Amino acid sequence: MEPLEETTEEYIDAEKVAKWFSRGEEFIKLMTCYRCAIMEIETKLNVLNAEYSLEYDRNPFEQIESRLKNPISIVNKMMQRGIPVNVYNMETEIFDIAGIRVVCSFKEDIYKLADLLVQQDDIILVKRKDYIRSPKPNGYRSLHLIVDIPIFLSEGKKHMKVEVQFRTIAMDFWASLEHKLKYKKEVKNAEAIAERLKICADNLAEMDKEMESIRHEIDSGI
Ligand code: 0O2
Repeated sequence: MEPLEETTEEYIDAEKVAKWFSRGEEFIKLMTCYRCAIMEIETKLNVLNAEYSLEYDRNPFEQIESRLKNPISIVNKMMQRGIPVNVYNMETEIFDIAGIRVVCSFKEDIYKLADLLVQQDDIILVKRKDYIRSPKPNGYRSLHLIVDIPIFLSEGKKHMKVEVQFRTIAMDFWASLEHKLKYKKEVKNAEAIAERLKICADNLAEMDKEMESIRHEIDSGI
């Protein structure tokens, strides 16, 4: 089966989805559970933000974005990995269907927030990928966590997986431009652009370091 054409459509109707998944209603129910899991994590992060800002007089994150993975991207990911497309495999094999991106000003806030989140006793850390300490060869930096969180439905508790990406503002700025290069089909001079982006990523990492050091100096009153 050929990969499906990616789309930016936010909403894809149940009938279309039912073509790929034998049970369209189960797919929609599962997506609703992912939406609930996103709400749970967002609440936890907002609580941490409120508490931290009260104590230290600054916000550990500037922005939170969340998204449910587009059904076409889910199907394509499963096909690329040779996983039969059905709702059970989708839930047990694909862990970034619910995604949250937390954008912080400083790198140390990323680690602080991530630790505070995974320390909570209803959260299980499933996977941690630190692309900040070990950036990707293209220069990509972010901390990725896959966490398991319970949601409470009328029929009982259900454990859901959510991917939480933590980045600085500079890393986020870089990743959104690089994303365009990755997903745009025909880009002239793609190789040269990739090299320039790598240089920008390294420069931005230096800038993040310097900004953090300046903040420390300001805070310590030197
Ligand atoms: P989208 O559109 O964001 O959903 P894994 O299953 O963990 O072995 P996977 O899924 O590639 O492998 O995980 P990884 O490496 O943690 O990357 C997951 C997401 O991180 C990607 O999701 C991107 O959002 C982001 N990401 C990873 N590498 C890069 C990169 O080099 N550049 C940019 N701009 N973003 C990156 P998706 O599914 O690719 O896309």
